[in-house]
Amino acid sequence: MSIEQLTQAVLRGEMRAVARLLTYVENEREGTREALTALFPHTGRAWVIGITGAPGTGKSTLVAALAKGYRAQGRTVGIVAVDPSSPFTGGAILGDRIRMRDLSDDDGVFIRSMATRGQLGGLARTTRDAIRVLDAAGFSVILVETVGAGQSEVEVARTAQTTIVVEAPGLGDQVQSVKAGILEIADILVVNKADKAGADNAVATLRMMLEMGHPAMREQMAAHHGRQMRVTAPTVAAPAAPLWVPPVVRTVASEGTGVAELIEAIEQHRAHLTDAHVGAALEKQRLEMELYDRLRATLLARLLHRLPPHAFEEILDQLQTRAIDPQTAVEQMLRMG
Ligand SMILES: Nc1nc2c(ncn2[C@@H]2O[C@H](COP(=O)(O)OP(=O)(O)OP(=O)(O)O)[C@@H](O)[C@H]2O)c(=O)[nH]1
Ligand SMILES: [Mg+2]
Repeated sequence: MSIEQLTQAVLRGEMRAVARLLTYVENEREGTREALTALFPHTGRAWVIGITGAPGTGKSTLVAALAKGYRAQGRTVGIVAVDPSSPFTGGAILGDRIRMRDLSDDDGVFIRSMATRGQLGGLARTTRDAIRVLDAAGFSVILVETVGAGQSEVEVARTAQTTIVVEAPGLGDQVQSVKAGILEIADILVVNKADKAGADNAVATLRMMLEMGHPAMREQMAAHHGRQMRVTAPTVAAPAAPLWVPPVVRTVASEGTGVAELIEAIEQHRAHLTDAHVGAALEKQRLEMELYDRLRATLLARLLHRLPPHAFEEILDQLQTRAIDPQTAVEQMLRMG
């Protein structure tokens, strides 16, 4: 099958073509870029929901429950799990596997786990491409699960229109995400495992934190959000939106409890972005961030490729002996490349 045929098959929503193109994306196979170029005009229709949070909070279980909820509404669901320990990759606890099997019998659900890559920003790039493939294939909702530990996972979460941060009681700290700073990216907070002791506490703590900061905290966050996204002078201003205070939703994902409320909260967030006319501005910010990411990666790869063999190692050695300083090293490499 040619790339052109593959692209057409993806646009028709053929699952096998979607699977194949996602493998291309993951392996950066020849032809991937042409396919993505052809698909891009057909993207931007899906609602992309990021689900992040500390390990073991129940993200995968919640993703499965959300998928079921959306299927019950007749909407199609694409799932990207960016997490090596995710049940989607097979390291599943029996209950999760059974839930996943229910989903995988369903043509309206497509599940894909992405390999975690070492290279800088590679994960975010691959994930964005995978989301676009699913978007072009016509999935109406795309759920992206990431473990909210590192910066790259936070970046992945930021590719979503609605970001859900999942907390769970009884994991040591009451509120796991505060330390990691990912609470700031939350559009919706979920206290999952609400069947467990400490759930009330977790909800109360999160509510208090939100109330303390409302509305000033949200404005601060918007500024922070904007700052984090760019590497040079701002070009796209953070939209001066009517304030959105993240709701705190309780769920027992393993039972499906609270999932309808969560879907409702997601709808409200979506409506908020539409009504406040900030959706487009936020998309522009996301695209700006992506453009910087890709520029950075491409320029770096290009330069490193052009350097004479061993030049990088030699300069590194000179740095270590203090023969040159890092900025001079950079200037030297730029002249060599
Ligand atoms: N009691 C209870 N257990 C839950 C609930 N949701 C998920 N679990 C269980 O919690 C464990 C972890 O769930 P996962 O869905 O794998 O959590 P995760 O956040 O995806 O985990 P990682 O991807 O490894 O970070 C599993 O044993 C689930 O069955 C819940 O609402 N209540
Ligand atoms: Mg998981």
